[in-house]
Amino acid sequence: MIDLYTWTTPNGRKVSILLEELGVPYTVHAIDIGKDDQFAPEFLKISPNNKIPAIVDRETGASLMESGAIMLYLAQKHRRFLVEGDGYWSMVEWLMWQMGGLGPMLGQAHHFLKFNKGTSDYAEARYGKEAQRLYSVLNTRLDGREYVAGPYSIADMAIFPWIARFDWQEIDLNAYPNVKDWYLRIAERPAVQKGYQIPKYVTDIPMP
Ligand SMILES: N[C@@H](CCC(=O)N[C@@H](CS)C(=O)NCC(=O)O)C(=O)O
Repeated sequence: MIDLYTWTTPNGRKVSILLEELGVPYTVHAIDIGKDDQFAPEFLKISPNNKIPAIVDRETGASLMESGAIMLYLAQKHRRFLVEGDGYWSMVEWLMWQMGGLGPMLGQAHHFLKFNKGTSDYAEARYGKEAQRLYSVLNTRLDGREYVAGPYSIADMAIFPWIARFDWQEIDLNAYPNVKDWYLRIAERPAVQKGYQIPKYVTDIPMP
């Protein structure tokens, strides 16, 4: 049994989508980051960086923060949704691209374009442009590919919930047809639809 500490955000949804894809039992603990639950001393013991998601695996005793590390742990434990052979490192490469680039930059785009519109023209231009650049990179990568690193893997699951906020990023998905096709392909998976609504329903998966 896995204890999942999460909230209704892209980083949280990555892990609930993977758990649903794996079909393993898990208990959800909602950490409302709007109410500062992430700073509670009990949660900080599991996630010292005061961020969701985090997991505790009751079977092995493993306690992990950082969504990329959690995804690698769960996929390796269950030997699923990892790309085999040479493609393994492409999968890691695109997972790291999401963790180090796509997530942090789109997070800034949400901050300036959605939640603090009008406070900084410079930041809006900077992160708006960076969002477009990242979508172009993904669009090029998906040219002639169904998924980012061969078969559907944790790299796709990590990227998907960030793309689901294309509207917040002022991105027209129609301008990135390979990303749009990939997005629609993943959005129709029942496990993705279920995992997207953890820890609670906010909206349906946005459609372009
Ligand atoms: N690199 C971390 C980032 C996690 C992260 O930024 N979580 C956000 C929600 S998406 C959070 O918990 N924010 C609360 C805070 O910063 O106080 C990961 O991928 O797990």
